[in-house]
Amino acid sequence: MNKADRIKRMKVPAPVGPGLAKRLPPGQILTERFPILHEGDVPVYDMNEWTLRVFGEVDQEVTLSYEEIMAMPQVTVTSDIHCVTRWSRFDNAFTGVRFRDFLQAIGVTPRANFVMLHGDHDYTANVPLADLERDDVLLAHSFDGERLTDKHGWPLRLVVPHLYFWKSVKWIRGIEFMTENKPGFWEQNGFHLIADPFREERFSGEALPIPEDEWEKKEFDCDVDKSKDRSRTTPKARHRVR
Ligand SMILES: Nc1nc2c(c(=O)[nH]1)N[C@H]1C(S)=C(S)[C@@H](COP(=O)(O)O)O[C@H]1N2
Ligand SMILES: [Mo]
Repeated sequence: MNKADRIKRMKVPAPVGPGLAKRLPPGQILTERFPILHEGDVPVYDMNEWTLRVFGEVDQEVTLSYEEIMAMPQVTVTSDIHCVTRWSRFDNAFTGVRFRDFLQAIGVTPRANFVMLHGDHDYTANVPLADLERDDVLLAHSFDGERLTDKHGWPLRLVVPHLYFWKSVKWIRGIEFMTENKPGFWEQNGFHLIADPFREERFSGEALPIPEDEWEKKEFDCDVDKSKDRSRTTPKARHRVR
């Protein structure tokens, strides 16, 4: 069974009150932990060799060094993030370069409408350009005032808080501007091309109501990652096994 099918088979969490529902998208569970999710190994870099390649519908193709990115204007933005595997985490302070400022430094052609983000190792995600022009979209290198951990995407990751978190490519190495939309890695495997959590755009095709507890079995990076928190967050009794 693939990931989309597994998510579709699981039980949906109980609806939350109207106050929280403004902030917590439908079918999500709030957690204080910061789960770690990715395909493949965590990359190891020689930062003298590290580059970010910007190509496609740009005025001029460029390959940027880490120093060049760190020399761009830096901002800290606090946002809520929502993973398609049903965890959400509020108030995440990421620091980095606002994507809009980055765009201005790069210059894209009038034909640039969609973006393919390329991350190690061979991970891709597609996002409409307009979604990356929002205030809270960052190319981030720090979280909570500290350098990102390797597992959370250091040296550079995208953060697109208003879309499901699989769009927030870790270990980003390439940004490709495109005229037409094209599916990335998860989008080719049953997940939604846009992925707005408040519209529950989890899957391509019809959106079924579901959660999954896959993230419960993953690693976590913060102190509250303890078994008592785990049982409080998702009572095992709620999980139906088929
Ligand atoms: N390069 C890369 N970026 C990635 C992924 C990946 O497998 N490779 N997984 C995505 C998914 S599915 C999620 S939910 C988030 C998880 O980010 P986190 O580990 O910091 O919570 O990273 C996204 N970015
Ligand atoms: Mo994910």
